[in-house]
Formats: sequence, C-alpha cells, structure tokens
Amino acid sequence: MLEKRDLCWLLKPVSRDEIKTWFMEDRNNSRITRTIEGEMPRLFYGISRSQKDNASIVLILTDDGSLGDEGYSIDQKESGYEIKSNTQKGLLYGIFGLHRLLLGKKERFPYVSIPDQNYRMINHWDNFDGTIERGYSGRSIFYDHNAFRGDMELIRQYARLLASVGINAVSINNVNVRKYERFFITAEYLKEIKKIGDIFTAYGIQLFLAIDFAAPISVGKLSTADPLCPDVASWWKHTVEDIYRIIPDFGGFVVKADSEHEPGPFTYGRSHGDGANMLAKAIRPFGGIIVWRCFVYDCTQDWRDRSLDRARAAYDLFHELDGEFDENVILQIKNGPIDFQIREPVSPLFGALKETNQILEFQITQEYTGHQIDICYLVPMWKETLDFDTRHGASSLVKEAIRQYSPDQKLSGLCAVGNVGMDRNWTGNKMAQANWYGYGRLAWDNDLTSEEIAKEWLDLSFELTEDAREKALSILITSRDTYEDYTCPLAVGFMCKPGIHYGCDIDGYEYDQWGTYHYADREGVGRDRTAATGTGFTKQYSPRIYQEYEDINACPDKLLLFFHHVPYTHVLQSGKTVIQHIYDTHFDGVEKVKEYQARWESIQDELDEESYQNVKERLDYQLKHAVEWRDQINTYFYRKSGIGDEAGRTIYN
Ligand code: GCW
Repeated sequence: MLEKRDLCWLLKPVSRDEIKTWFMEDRNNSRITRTIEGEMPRLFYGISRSQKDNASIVLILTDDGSLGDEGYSIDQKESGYEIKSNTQKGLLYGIFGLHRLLLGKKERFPYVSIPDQNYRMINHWDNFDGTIERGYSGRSIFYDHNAFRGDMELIRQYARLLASVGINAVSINNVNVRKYERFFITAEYLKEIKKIGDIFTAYGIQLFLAIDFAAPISVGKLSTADPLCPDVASWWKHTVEDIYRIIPDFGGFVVKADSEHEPGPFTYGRSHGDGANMLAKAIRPFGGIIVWRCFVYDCTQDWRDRSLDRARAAYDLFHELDGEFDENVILQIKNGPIDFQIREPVSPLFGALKETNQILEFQITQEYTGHQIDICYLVPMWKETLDFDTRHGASSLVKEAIRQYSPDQKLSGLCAVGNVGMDRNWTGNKMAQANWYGYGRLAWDNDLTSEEIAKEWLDLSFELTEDAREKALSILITSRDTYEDYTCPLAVGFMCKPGIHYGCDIDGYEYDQWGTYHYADREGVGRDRTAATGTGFTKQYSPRIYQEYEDINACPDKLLLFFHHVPYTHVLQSGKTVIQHIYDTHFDGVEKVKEYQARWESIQDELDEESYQNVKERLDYQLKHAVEWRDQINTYFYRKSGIGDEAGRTIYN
C-alpha cells in the first residue's frame, strides 16, 4: 500500500548519474542541518553511497546580504551543483528548489531565489475532536477524539511538504477556539504541542496557536478578560512565560476577536488596539507575535435595515487604528471585504493601512469554492489580488503595499487557511493539491504565473506527455472562471446553502442575519454600495478606484452586482444584458464541466489509476452540482424578470 507521502509532489527523487554525493561545509548540529541530511538521499535518489571525492551537490553557508535570511542561489559546476545561502533554512529551501528545477526540467543556472513575502503562513481550522471547520479532506492530522493523534511521521511528512514550497509559519488550531483548545496554552497541552512544534522547527516552520481572548476567564478563572485590567495583563504575562519555558521557539498567537460570537475587547468597551497591544506586550520579551484578524463584523444584522453593510466593517473598524498597534502586532486581512467568495473586490484596507504590520489572508480550503469536490484552482484569483493596483501611494500594488506599508517589513506577508486532512492524498480531490502547492509557491514568488505554478505541480505529480499535460493544465487554469460561471454571476456571492456553503440556495441567506444579500426583485439585482445612493462602501477605496466602482458604466462587469443594483436589461460592457449574461454563463459553466470530464478521460492512460478515479468521481459530482446551479439560477431569474433566453435554451419555469 502506498504511503500517504507517496501521493505528493515530493514523491519523485531525482535520479541522475551526475548526482552522486554531497557534503555540507558547515556541519553545525542544528535541527535544520539534520533535516537536510535526511532529505538529501530522499530527494536525490541517485546519490551514490560510494562517497566519491567530487561532490555533486555542495551546500555552502555564505554571507551574501542580497540573499536575506531565507534566499538561496544554485549554480551548476563541472562536478555538479552548488547551493549557497546565509542560513541553514535557506539551504533547505535550496535543496527543495534544486529538486523542483531538475524534475521540472527548468534548469537555468545560476538560479537565485529570494522570497517576496516574509510571512508565508498556513492557518489550520482543526478542532481537538478531530473535525476541521471547513475541512473537506477527512479528519485532522493533528487531533482525534479530544486527544493528540500522535502520528509524528505524518506530521513530519506534512512539514516537509510545507517547507518544500516555502511555508515558514503554521497555526495548528481553529480560530474559533472551543472548550478544550482554550487550554492549549497550559502546560499539560503544551508538552504535546511542543512535539509537533519540534518537527516544524526542524523544517524551518514557526508554530502558532489560536487563542480564546476570554482565556483569563475560561482558563484563568478571573472574573474579566478586560485588556486594560492589570490582573488580566499579568495573567497573560505569566501564561506566555509558561509557554516559552516549554516551547522556546514559539511563534505567537492568532486571534479572532469580537467576530461570529467569539469574545473580544468590545465586551469591555475597549478597542481592538487595546486588545492586541495588551497581548503584544506580554509576548514581546520572547520575540513573539500577535496575529490579529480583521474579520470582524456584525453577524446579527437585520436584513430590513439597508444602512448596514458588512463589506464596510473591516475598514470602518481598523482604518482608524492605523499606526496604533504595537510593533509586534500583525493585522491579518482577508483578501476581500466579505468572505472568501469566488469573486469579490479586493479589501479596501490594502494600501489604506500605511503604518501597520499586515498579512493578507487567503483561503486554500474550498469553503465557498466547491468543497474540494469541484475543481477550482485558486491561484489565478490570488494573483489578481496580489497584482491589484490600489492606487494608494508609491507602493500601490497589493503585493507591495502589504510589505512596504508594514513598519517592520519582516512582519508582513501572506497567510491562508489550509486544506489538508487525513485523506490519503491529503486534499480529498487530488487536483486541490495544486492550490496548496500553488499558495506556497506564489507566496514565495509573487511573479510566478498561474500557468507556471500549475505546470510545476503537474510535472511533480504525474508523468504526462506534453499533450496530456496541456489538457490537465487547461482544466486547472480555467476552473476558477468555470466555478464562477455557474455559481456567482457578476459577483453576487452567497447564493449557496446556508451553513454548509455547498450547493445552490439563492435566497438561503436573503432574509438572514449574516449581511450577505443580493436584493433580487422583479426589476433587477445587486447591492447598491455607491456613495451616491447606496451604503457608501465605494468611498473606502482610493479616489481613483472609488470613481471606477462608483460609476455604473466604469465598474468592471465582473464586479457590477457587488457595487450596483441594476435592471435585468442593463447592458454590460460586454454588450450583453445582465439577464442574458446570467443565462449564458450558467449554460457555459455546465458545458465546461462536461469538457473537463472528456479531457480527463482522454488522458486516463497517462495517469495512475488512483488519481484518475479520484478526480473522475468528483467531476461526475461536479457536473450534477453545476447542472443544479444552472437550472435553479436560471429559473429563479427567469421567474423574477419574466425575460426569456435569447438563445431559446431550456429554462424551467
Ligand atoms: O468563512 C467564514 C467561515 C467560518 C470561519 C470564518 C473565519 C473559522 O464560514 O467557518 O470561522 O470565516 O474566517 O473566522
């Protein structure tokens, strides 16, 4: 039976005559050095045991300022390859890099690689009982039935996969912190957590924990968690001391406060600055970090009240706090203003926050994007976000703004909600591995294209001819647009089943408290967020972007219904009416899924049976799903508008 790791992108060792042996000049005994020593024979299978004098891969610790703490260079010498870095960690990245280059047949040396973003983090939403909030790949690899699963080899495999794509920080429990997880910051749990942390450390990954803001009450038995109460501050100080006594290289806390019923400083009439800074002061003597989430909004809205707009919430709350956070606080901002929809504008906080350390949060796990049943390669969407020009100041692209506008650039970068679980291939749908792989690669190198990343993943995961690879690639590359086609016309999100967020339920959230409404009526559809007649959300953007989104004729089609309520007969920039666009994209979406099925079947002979079947089964399900979305959406808008399809296709009434 195949090992779990055998199904992933580090499966194939490079087997080449010229790679025979290697040595490392600096043999200090750091944990990462030992990791490198263990990895070399796994990655470069052809390494001979005969220890010839001429080493084929030489690792050299150097002193080259341009490489920073994590960068590396690879050069090809007569006798083989030379990898240089300033740190052991950089060398580790270097050997993974060489492995990838050789297998991907992209050998262009000298090769220099320096990460574009400093924090490249993954957040787990794993619960101690073994479930994963928004997890679609089986149960947690860390926990089971309110105990630590204790499969350290599995965690090691996971750590090496993370390191191989450059991930350097991980939080291992759900930001919605439950009964047992609150106690993770106490000695009994920390002893077990340290074992996990040690494995991550050996792969250059820092461990973080999500905490309960009210832990002084739930764990410490104090009567308050008020951040300005001295007893509370002192309780956190002692708690943090205990943590560092047990885990000296602990990274810090991730905090979801005052959001979706989690406790926070608002309970005590305090600001998020008060809350974050109190924790920051406790952890700072140990070099720890507070990652404070900006996903804070009122989830008990009255749908009747049109003045409220959830999209406004993060900016309204955090923009005025810009510059008020301690130096070891990082704000974590979701890519869009609502919640990981397949199509949203970029959060207006990017570029607008100019004096606050910040990381951008993506969601790898496919909560709103197909539950790892539907194929949805998310890298194109993430690239759009990173490349978005906020028109704020000199570093106006999002990927620049998050770094340049962080007072401590080391405390900036990216983070994403992870998508792995106990499923044999880690991600349920094998194709969803491409998102995990792609997130890491893109976080490291923001200029890689979606195609390059997808090709790399395909080359590392399968043995495909050029033609077959093109077919698989075409599925991945178009899959985000396809998912958008059948679920989210012109950026109307949240027409999914409440709670589960899979499957179609157009009015499921319409009269609910979550603040995500499409306002479809017999005239038209969309949320008016203009300053002139709507909620004024458009004003949160820089003047140039504001003008674009405010103006119904300038607003990009893809975002139209996020910003405007328009009649069904409104003519888009594409020349189509809104209603015809809805029909066309929904019919097209289903046809594209059928094409995916045909393409996948056509490359069956080149795929391993397990991967072939795995994706095939999910594509069958995806097709049913897409058909259901198509028919429900088309019928719904036909009934509302009374306007038929120009092409006369079947719309049920
Ligand atoms: O997308 C929403 C999810 C919640 C999640 C929340 C968050 C962990 O539906 O399940 O809670 O986001 O980001 O905190």
